[in-house]
Amino acid sequence: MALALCVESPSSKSESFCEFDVQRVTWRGDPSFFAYLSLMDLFNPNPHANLLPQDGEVIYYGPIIPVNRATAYFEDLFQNLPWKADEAILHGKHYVTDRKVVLMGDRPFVYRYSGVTKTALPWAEPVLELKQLAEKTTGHTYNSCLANLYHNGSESMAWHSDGERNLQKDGAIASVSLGAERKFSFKHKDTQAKVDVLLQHGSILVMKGTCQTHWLHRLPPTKKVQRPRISLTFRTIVE
Ligand SMILES: O=C(O)CCC(=O)C(=O)O
Repeated sequence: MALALCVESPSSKSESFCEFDVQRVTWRGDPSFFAYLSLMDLFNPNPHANLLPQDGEVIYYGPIIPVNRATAYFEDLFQNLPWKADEAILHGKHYVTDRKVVLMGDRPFVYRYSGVTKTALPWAEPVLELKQLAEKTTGHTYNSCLANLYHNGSESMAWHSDGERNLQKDGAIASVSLGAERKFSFKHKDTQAKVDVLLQHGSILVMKGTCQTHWLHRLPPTKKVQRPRISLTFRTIVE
């Protein structure tokens, strides 16, 4: 069955009039906001395909939070989360980053990465709302979140995989992106194959399966981005 609709792209706020196959339409996002169809859904026959060619799964759901709502979340989290500089101990040297982080969780989990130990704070209400959206979207549950604040494109995250011992093995990690669009890259540990994806304002991505075992990921620095970005990376910590 064919249907003609006028749709609004949440990222560009532009409108398009188009005809499409009703079987392929997916309504996403919270119905209490305004419902919309992303142009990607209309023209991509398989919008939730695995981006990785082998050894793990990465699914990008695109900007599923309406722009105004995503901007309100960004401003709230930017102002109100108790951001602290991240730290790392690498080859015995102590580094303090300009990038800021906050760890939150269901309990005061102790999470160790890059040689430093963090204790989870209680959930901030908007982060809990976004956890529920990430769970509904990705079909997985999460008990903690490492939030990252990059003030501009000079702040980045180097190649790594999230294979810490106190993370659930092969567990899903969902990230909600708010603010400036940034490139996110994957590199296969053996073949060196590379995959890039642009993380848009209000988007959700999930890494799962054996992704952390076989692939590294990074948020590369860029001179093109002057605006801040927040990522909420939802995980499952095991005690
Ligand atoms: O900010 C991002 O989207 C990436 C964060 C990341 O790689 C991580 O938390 O492991």
